[in-house]
Amino acid sequence: KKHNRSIESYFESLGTGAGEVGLSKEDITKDFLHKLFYHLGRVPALTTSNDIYTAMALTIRDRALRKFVRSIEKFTQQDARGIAYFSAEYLPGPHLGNNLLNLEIVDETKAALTELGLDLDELLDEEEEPGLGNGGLGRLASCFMDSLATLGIPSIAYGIRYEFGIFKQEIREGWQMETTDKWLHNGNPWEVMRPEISYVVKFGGRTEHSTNGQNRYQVDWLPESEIKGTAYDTPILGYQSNGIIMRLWKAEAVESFDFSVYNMGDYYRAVEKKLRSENITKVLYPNDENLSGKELRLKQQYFFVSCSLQDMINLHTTQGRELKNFHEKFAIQLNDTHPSIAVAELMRLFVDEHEMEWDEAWDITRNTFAYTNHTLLPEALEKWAVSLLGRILPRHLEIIYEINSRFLEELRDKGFSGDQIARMSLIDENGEPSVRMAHLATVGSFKVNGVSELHSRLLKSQVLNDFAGLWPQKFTNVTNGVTHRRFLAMSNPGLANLISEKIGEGWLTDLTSFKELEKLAENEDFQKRWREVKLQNKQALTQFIKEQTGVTVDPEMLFDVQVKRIHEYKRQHLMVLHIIDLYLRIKDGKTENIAASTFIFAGKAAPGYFLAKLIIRLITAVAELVNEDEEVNRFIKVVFLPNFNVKQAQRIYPAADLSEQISMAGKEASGTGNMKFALNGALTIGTLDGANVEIREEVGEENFFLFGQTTEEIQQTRNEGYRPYQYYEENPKLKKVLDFLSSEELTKGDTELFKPLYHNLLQQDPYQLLKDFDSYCSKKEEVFKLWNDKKEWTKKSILNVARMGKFSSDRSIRDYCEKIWNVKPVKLKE
Ligand code: T68
Repeated sequence: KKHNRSIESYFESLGTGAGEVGLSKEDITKDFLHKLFYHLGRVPALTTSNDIYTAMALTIRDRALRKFVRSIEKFTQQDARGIAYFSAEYLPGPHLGNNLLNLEIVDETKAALTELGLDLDELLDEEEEPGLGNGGLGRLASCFMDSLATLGIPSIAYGIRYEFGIFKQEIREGWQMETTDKWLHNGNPWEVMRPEISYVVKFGGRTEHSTNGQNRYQVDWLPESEIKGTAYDTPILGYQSNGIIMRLWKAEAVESFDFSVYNMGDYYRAVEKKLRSENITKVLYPNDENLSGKELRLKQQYFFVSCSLQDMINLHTTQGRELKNFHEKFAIQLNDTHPSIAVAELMRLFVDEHEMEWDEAWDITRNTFAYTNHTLLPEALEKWAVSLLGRILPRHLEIIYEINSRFLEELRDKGFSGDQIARMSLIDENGEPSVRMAHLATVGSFKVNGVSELHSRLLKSQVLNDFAGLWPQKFTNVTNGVTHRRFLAMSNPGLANLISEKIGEGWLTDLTSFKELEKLAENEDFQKRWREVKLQNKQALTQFIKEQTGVTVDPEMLFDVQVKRIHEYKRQHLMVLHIIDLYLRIKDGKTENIAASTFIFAGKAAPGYFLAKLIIRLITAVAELVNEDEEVNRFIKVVFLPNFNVKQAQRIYPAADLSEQISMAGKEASGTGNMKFALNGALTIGTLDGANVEIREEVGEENFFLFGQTTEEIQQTRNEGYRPYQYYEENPKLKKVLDFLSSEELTKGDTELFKPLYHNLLQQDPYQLLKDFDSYCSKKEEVFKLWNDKKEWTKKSILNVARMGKFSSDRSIRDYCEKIWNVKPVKLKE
């Protein structure tokens, strides 16, 4: 099937001319009832809360689609360069509330529902979010979509429509248990299936090299199997005017496999094949940093990249453009190396399928891609065994070898040493030969960026050092940001309204205007209202904690929060060690200087990551011990909230007093939770890692609780031969805390339970918790002291918010436009 749909017919099929969809209360009511009766076919008596949610979602989706279609029309008229964001993960969070905010119809919708005896908050609660990502990287992609749409940048977000997203986390007997995330079980009102937008993707088999009639060297790929990718579009709205789409691909069997001549008479084998094809987009891999070479994961990556590139080429050529201008019309941003096979795929499409010469194809390819790195952890750098890659993608392996041989030749010409050449090669020859995807992405891109100042600096001095020497201009930094519309305006209406009352609503599109709040930082009345809002948010979270865990907490206590994926490098267990110290102090009757605190944790551990799961078990053990002890629970409580996701995060950030950002310096590329907390008025206790460095710079060092070693000091400690055991021996307090890990008291008799953690800390302590322990504890003393000075605390809280301007993803996207994509944001008001 040929795909020569023109962009005009594309609009028609979306029904631009189908009449206006109004935004008044009456319009919303009318459409809502229409959807309920005619789309869902419900009679009032049998209507479920999910029907009501779905009918409203469909009503709002129509309005979102309309915005999107309008934006496409304008973008096309402008003939601007478009951005394709390639990401294997997205975490958009619930759509309904955000779309209402962006369409500015929260009040109208609320009123419409109230008249019908319904409640908007209950509807919002009903929504199941798409958990199509692991953590920060996926959420960043979604924040960027929000800002791209708001800033009016022609763009499209490509990815995978996983049938099962990130697993659901339950806590049973203190342990994490995983269950499948059936997010589509009630249908998905936000997406539009596009059966007419589909592409065939090949896998396996072999290649055939020949010289054709015109003496052109031609390579044919004779695949073992083919799979079809179909587009599912979800409109993503920006604030007030624009919309873009997130286009996710679902895998299906190609028709020819269902009842093909090959399978004639073998119906069941044909059906089996179909089922196997659909496996590709079944499930998201739940490993966030420790990547292992799973065949299906490689297939997922190639599948979505191939569909997306074919789609882009199709869009480009059906508009009558030539492929040689491809890079002028598109920039493709690679969200980490997960989509980096795209470099080889674009070369294959150009050279093998569109008969372009290698040099020209390479030139265009290198001017199309830009690569964002999100990690320096060696175990997280993607590598694919040559044997596996050659089996699944035989033609791509040839292309990678060709790119590599030309690249190494260039290095030899420039006089690089043998050692250096081996280090920079796309192929790692140490042990089993494998392809280094970060090298492929770097060689195949015109820009490479890290995600915070520190991370970008370390990227250049560590992981990609040789490349930074070769192409210094290629490397740049774009510090991450978060959408303050979702993470403040929508999820913290109390604070948002208080702020708007003082400085107006301009901040929704310009977060730097928060600077005006500085002058109110010491205003008593303003402070009082600031505290009232925080207290209300804490009351709401208290209620939620009760529902979810059965634990009663006191909203007057200091809410000290660490929520993020569970990882040794993030050091959740450092926070636990301090809690144990507090427990022992309270048991000793030394309660002076302790500010009553509730310690809140949430986050998922990769299912195969034993120590991370044990850290969760440790948190729940400490929680049980502390919460049930009458002597202790007046001073402290500990909570582990199961199943952290975007929806839950939106409840937590507004209620936090203290934000824990305590990773070992040099390990957290940026962090984005750190920004969301500070934006909601939490103070930060943190190390000089990732974006913490820049947050501290912005808010002022006096408004940030800094502790721990710097990157350089960590390196020095290691060079000097770090012996964690020495700290255990020499620090009686630390010894007591660590020994408590195998106490009867904590383990209820199962004293072996936490031994793996204990031994890990005493023998290796790869993230130097013991070294940073004292520094962390003494900073906590300062926190407690300041907490008792309400005015000072509130002042710092206000100043933190006032100085968050830099950390809006609007700023990040403007940086990408300027430093990388060379496009200009245009605000497209209707
Ligand atoms: C995170 N990375 C960084 N990875 O850890 C964090 N990885 O510092 C940063 O703020 C954030 O990216 C955004 O830049 C991730 O979240 C993953 O989720 C991931 C998923 C699959 C494979 C590897």
